[in-house]
Amino acid sequence: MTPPHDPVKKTRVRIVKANLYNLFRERFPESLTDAFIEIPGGDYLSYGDLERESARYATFLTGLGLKPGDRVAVQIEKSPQALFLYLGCLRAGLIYLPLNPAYRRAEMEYYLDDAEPGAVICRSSDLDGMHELARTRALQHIYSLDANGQGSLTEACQPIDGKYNTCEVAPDDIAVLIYTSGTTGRPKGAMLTHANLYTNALALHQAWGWRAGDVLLHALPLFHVHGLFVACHCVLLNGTKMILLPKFDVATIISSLPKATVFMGVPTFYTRLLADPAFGRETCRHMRLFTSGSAPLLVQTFDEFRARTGLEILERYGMTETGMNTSNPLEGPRRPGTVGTPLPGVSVRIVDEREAEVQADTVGQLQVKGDNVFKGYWRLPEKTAEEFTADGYFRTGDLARKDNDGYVSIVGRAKDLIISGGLNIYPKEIESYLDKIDGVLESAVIGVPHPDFGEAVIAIIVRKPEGTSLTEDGVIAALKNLIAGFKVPKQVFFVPGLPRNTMGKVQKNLLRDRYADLSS
Ligand code: MCA
Ligand code: AMP
Repeated sequence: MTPPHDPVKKTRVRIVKANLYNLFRERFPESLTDAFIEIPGGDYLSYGDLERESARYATFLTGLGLKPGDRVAVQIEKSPQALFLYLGCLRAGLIYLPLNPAYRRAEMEYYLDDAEPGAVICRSSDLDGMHELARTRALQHIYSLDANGQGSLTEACQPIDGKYNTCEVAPDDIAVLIYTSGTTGRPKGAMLTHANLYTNALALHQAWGWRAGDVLLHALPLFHVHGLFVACHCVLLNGTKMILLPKFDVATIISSLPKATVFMGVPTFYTRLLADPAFGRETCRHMRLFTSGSAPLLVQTFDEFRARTGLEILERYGMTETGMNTSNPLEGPRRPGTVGTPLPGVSVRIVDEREAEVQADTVGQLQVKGDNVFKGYWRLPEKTAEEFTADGYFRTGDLARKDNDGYVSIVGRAKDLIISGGLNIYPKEIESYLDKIDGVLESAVIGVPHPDFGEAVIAIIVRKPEGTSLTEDGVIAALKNLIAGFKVPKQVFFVPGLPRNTMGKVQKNLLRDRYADLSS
């Protein structure tokens, strides 16, 4: 007779399922020859390819001696293999650490020192530089993987057979470490667990009504929450196909949309599409869903899009630390200027400075709680503790209000953050690089409205008396050597002094007002 309760068996079942990969695996199509990724040109990779290639990566990386919990830092271009590598790391219980290929040497040094990865996968063109960085670090394993799927990692994996027993993990084991900058200017690694990722994926899959036959047109980068989790996880849970584009390009989107049903973008994608007269109803004839996030979608963009296509963009709101928190509804009114209501399993509240919940339609700080909320910042327990309230809510640093129907509007940010084309830039980080340039006495970095990027980074600099020969071009050139291009100010202004309040703090609001009309 079976005992009424078998805790060992129960635990084992729970743990096996805890690996995010297993959740996807259960939902693969019956025939593994079905397409998973279509690549431009019409060729495709199947779910069987996914299973085999991810198994090879998992076998190879563990064969190097990497153990569950070790980090694998990945700085490569977008490709199907990049996605298989991510899934291979999940299967092996390794922590996947995606990094923007635009990061320069100084940025990479920081990530390598902070995360101490056991292996780095980079572009072939970066191999020498990476080996040089490894010389002074305990980093032994460096392999390459290029946009065309070739590289030393591919060569090393070729002889390996495509079978791997996906490793057992606990739900709160870390699956991914994603760095997000901070007001201090030092990026922090957000530890996202298998449970964080699968609860959020399931919530989105359900909320957005994924169905048989859905095809995602994927144009986002694979090194952020939006492109990697929100987009790919929905497809994997659906067991259907995505068209994986190497990057966002208006002409390719317009020619590919008729083959798709779902598209996800940052607001810049939509303003660029609308700027092309070829984009319209005919392009979107099979589309059932366009979503937007990562930055505020202007009401004007929502309205123009509806007028042009007859479809309403569904805006949602999230963060690296939390995944997605709120979404406008699939059925029911999508309210422009709002990010909708909390997703199932997510609690959202808006509080005043004393952390008391405010009334409807009152602006306050937005806090969230739920299984989607991350485990904490990598090796920063004190910083983690600071960001959580006593009752377990995470302080997002976003300013918001909720209406009587529960729709949330993000109205600003308490954190000093610029979002340019969906990419986050923390002024403090740029200021710290600017202040090291010869001739710079002090600097302030702000975001100003920009028609393409939503916000653009600009720098306001006070020169030292001996720094009068410093020019805008000189500052921009110096920064381009040090940091990723998207963080480099689009314009630089020289002023005799920065406005400060009585506490000596730079009054960025005054600077934002003064330079607001620049880029329009
Ligand atoms: C590229 N450049 C930029 C940006 N992107 N400058 C400012 N802001 C940007 N976002 C600069 C490059 O440095 C380069 O300058 C020049 O523009 C051309 O580069 P290229 O790569 O060709 O640009 P692009 O292809 O036009 O890229 C713009 C883009 C891209 C398509 C909007 O940035 C993009 O895909 N953004 C999406 C980001 C994203 O996925 N965010 C989600 C984060 P130079 O030649 O001078 O060097 S996840 C998130 O925020 C949360 C969780 C959420 O809610 O989703
Ligand atoms: P990240 O650090 O890349 O995770 O960016 C998260 C931040 O992006 C949030 O804290 C918000 O400030 C912003 N964000 C994301 N989605 C939206 C949205 N739909 N509207 C306004 N801001 C957003």
